[in-house]
Amino acid sequence: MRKAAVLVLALFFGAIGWVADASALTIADDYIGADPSGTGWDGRDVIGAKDLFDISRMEVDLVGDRIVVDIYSAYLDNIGECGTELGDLFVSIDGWDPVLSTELDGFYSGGEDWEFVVALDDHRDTSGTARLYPLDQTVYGSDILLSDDLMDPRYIFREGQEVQYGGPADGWLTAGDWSVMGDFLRISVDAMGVGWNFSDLHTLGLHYTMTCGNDVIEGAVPNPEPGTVLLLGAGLLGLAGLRRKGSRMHRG
Ligand SMILES: [Ca+2]
Ligand SMILES: [Ca+2]
Ligand SMILES: [Ca+2]
Repeated sequence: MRKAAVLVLALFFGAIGWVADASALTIADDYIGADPSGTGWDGRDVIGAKDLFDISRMEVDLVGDRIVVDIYSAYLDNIGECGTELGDLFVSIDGWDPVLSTELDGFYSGGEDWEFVVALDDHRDTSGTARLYPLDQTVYGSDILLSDDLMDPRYIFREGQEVQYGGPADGWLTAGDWSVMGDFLRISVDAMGVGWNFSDLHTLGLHYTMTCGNDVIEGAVPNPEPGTVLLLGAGLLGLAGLRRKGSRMHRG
C-alpha cells in the first residue's frame, strides 16, 4: 500500500511538471489601447516606428514555484529611445475583462483593474531583480505611474497607460529576476505564498508596455491547448484508477 501511494504521488507530480513545462501559454498582441497624444495614430497598434516599439507576443509559463513571462518586442534593442524606459508587468488575478473595445481602452476608460504588479529594479538596464507588489484597491491607481506621468509632452505617445509601479518600495511580497534575452524580456517571480492561486495561470490577465505606451500588450492568459487538457485528463483518470485499486488492496 505504501508503495502504491508513493507511485501515485510520483505520477501526480510527474504529470503536473510535464504539463507545466510543455505548454507555455501565448497572449498574442491583438490589443491596441486608447488616446494617442498626436493626431492620426488612433486605432493603430504601434505609435511611431514599428522597428522601435513593436511588441508581438507574451509567453507565460509556470516553472517550479515561479511564474515566467517572456515579452517579445523590438523595443529591447531601443531602451532609452526618446527618453523612454522599460515598464513593469501588471497582473489581474480575476481574469481580464475590460469594458470597452481595445482601441478605446485605457486607465481612464473602462480598462481592467490590476491587483498586483511585478516591478523591475532598474528600467534602463538589461537585467536585475523583479519584485511582486500588491496594488491598493481602496485607493486604486495611487501607486501606478501612467505614461503621462513619465513622458516628455513634446513627444507623441499613448496617454493614460499603466507603465510602472510608483508605490512604496518596501511593500513587496516575493522576489525574482528579470533579463533582456535577445528578442524577449524575461520577468520571473516566485508565485507561491502570496495568499492566492498564482499557479492557476488562466485566471490571470496581464499588461505590459514601455513608458511611452507606444505598443501595449494586454490580455487573458489563455487556457492550455486541448491536447494538453486531454493528456492531463488522461493522467488524472489514471490516477483515480490507481487510487481505487489502492483502496481495494487496503481493504483486502
Ligand atoms: Ca504590436
Ligand atoms: Ca482585475
Ligand atoms: Ca499592441
